[in-house]
Amino acid sequence: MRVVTGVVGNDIHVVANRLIEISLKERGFEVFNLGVNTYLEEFIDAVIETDADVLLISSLNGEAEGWSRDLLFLKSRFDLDGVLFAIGGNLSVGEANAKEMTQKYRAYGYDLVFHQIDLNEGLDIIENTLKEQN
Ligand code: B12
Repeated sequence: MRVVTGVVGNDIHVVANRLIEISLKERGFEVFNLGVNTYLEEFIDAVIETDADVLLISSLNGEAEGWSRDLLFLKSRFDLDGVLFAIGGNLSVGEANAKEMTQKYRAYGYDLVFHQIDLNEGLDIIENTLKEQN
């Protein structure tokens, strides 16, 4: 399975991104890591170019919301059926309720939302979701 990952927007927090790449490789995924400071359009381009199964976006500075507004538009423009869209990290600036964040980001077009959720717990859920889909 192929995964495109990276940190969205003007976000330079790189540590989680490195850990995510290592963890995904350990789990047997082929990883295309676009790194920090990546824009939504670049993620979508990479998903198309690599024929990825999963797009896994991180946000650590909490500004992902602003960068996610075009996701539904981009999904409608390109054939991305079958791609699992996941986002995690700190999905708000300051404190926020995880349930509300999940609803908000699902409305932007993400299938799985992990606001301040442990990485391995999130990756287990992603793997189980992929198994159920196939
Ligand atoms: C180190 C650090 C920095 C360093 C970054 C160095 C670098 N190149 O990486 C420096 C000093 C440069 C920095 C800058 C800033 N930072 Co900073 N930083 C931190 C700090 C102390 C640690 C982050 C870290 O590396 N943690 C270790 C990694 C392993 O943990 P993690 O980031 O939490 O990631 C885990 C989870 O989030 C999760 N996860 C992440 N993505 C995903 C995705 C999925 C799908 C899943 C399931 C899980 C998951 O798994 C990861 C691994 O366990 C945190 C505070 C903290 N204690 O967490 C603040 C923090 C992230 N920073 C913050 C802020 C605000 C900033 C600045 C905007 C500050 C400023 N005013 O300039 C700038 C950012 C500028 C920018 N353009 O992004 C805030 C964000 C607040 C928010 N979201 O509300 C934090 C939380 C500090 C705070 N309490 O206010 N920062």
